[in-house]
Amino acid sequence: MIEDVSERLPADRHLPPGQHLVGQAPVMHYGPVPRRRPERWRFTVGGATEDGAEHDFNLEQLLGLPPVTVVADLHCATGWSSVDEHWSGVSAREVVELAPPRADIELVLVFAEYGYSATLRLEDLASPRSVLATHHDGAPLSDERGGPMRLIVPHLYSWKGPKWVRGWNYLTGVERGFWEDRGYHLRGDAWREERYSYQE
Ligand SMILES: Nc1nc2c(c(=O)[nH]1)N[C@H]1C(S)=C(S)[C@@H](COP(=O)(O)O)O[C@H]1N2
Ligand SMILES: [Mo]
Repeated sequence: MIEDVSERLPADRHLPPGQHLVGQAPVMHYGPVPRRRPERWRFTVGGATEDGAEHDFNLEQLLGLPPVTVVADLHCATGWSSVDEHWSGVSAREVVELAPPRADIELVLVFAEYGYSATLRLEDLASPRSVLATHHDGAPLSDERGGPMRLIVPHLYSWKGPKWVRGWNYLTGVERGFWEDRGYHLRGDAWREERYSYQE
């Protein structure tokens, strides 16, 4: 059981509805932690891109983008939240701009190692605080926390932030990711408590 420390939440802070505070985010993911293979690591933006081509980046290319740090919370749909973690890396919006979608695109399937994926609205992926993080609280992301790179979209439930992220596809229709396909919400905004697909 993860300890509920909600009484420690400063009075001027709020959590999304139905969430309780934990001191430290537990490591949580489905399946094993992938082995790092830096030489094979690629980040691929495909699907309905503006030019119809797939755009491939290596880690150095992505890390050439302006560095950003976002102070954000994790909100797991099982009910725990951790607050004020520092996530540093590059802005997902910059990558959207480098490899833009067709003008009519609204949804994105973000994918990770081992078949994990999450459906996001393009607007959420490209929101100003959405970060492709390589560092957590000042240190390189550990393997279990998603190194070398994971996505953090602070206002969404944290299943929308794939660890070991490897790219995304711009969708022309609705494609449900790992949890969206298992009864969870397509949009998943924690502040609107969009947990389950029956709320869609
Ligand atoms: N690749 C991958 N990323 C994932 C998951 C997963 O199963 N696989 N689980 C998600 C869920 S449900 C949560 S709550 C967060 C947990 O992040 P943490 O382990 O850093 O606390 O990772 C998210 N990212
Ligand atoms: Mo979660």
